[in-house]
Amino acid sequence: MITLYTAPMSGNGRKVHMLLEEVGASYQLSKLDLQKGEQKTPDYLRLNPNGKVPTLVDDDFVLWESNAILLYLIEKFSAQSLLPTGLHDRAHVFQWLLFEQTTFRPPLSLLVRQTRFTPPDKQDIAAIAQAQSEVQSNMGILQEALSGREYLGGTFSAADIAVLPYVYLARDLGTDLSPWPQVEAYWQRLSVRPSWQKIIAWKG
Ligand SMILES: N[C@@H](CCC(=O)N[C@@H](CS)C(=O)NCC(=O)O)C(=O)O
Repeated sequence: MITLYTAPMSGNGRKVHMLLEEVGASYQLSKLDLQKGEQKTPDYLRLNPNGKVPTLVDDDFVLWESNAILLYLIEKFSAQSLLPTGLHDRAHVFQWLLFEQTTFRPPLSLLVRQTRFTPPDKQDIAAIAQAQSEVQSNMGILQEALSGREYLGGTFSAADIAVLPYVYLARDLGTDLSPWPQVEAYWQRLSVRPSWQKIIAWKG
């Protein structure tokens, strides 16, 4: 049995949850309340010493780091369409998986921490401005990448599943996508997928 330890608002959790839906896996969810620190309990830290969600438990196999979990599930369920086999197409999917973790997600996470969980008088205005500027720049990168193609890897792939929760988060934080029409169209295209509709409705 596959168990996904996650939290409803977690972008990293959402991507794994979405992939489980895309591949038609049978799985159960174990919800953690991040505000209560349930990701730092000794029992959970035994599964994931990083104290974060998501963590996947597949019988006695334990895996953490969301994009590693995506790649594991693609192999386990032979979902080849989500990871192209051509050398260059596959390399591009890896590129976007790394871009998402190292560049796209961090300023959005900072904005969540600063604007939703920090009292106004303690907010770091300079850090917020820097993060907003990085979000704009990253949207420009996506806009360029999506010119002439519907999906980051050419066809729908793990790259889109990794990036989608953070396009959602950018919009949720108030980013107007209209300056980047390719990104707006990409959002419209991806967000109607039944897998996304199902997981975004999950509140635990
Ligand atoms: N690189 C990790 C990042 C995981 C991560 O930062 N998860 C967040 C939720 S999206 C979390 O658990 N935050 C709670 C905490 O850091 O205590 C991954 O991709 O799985």
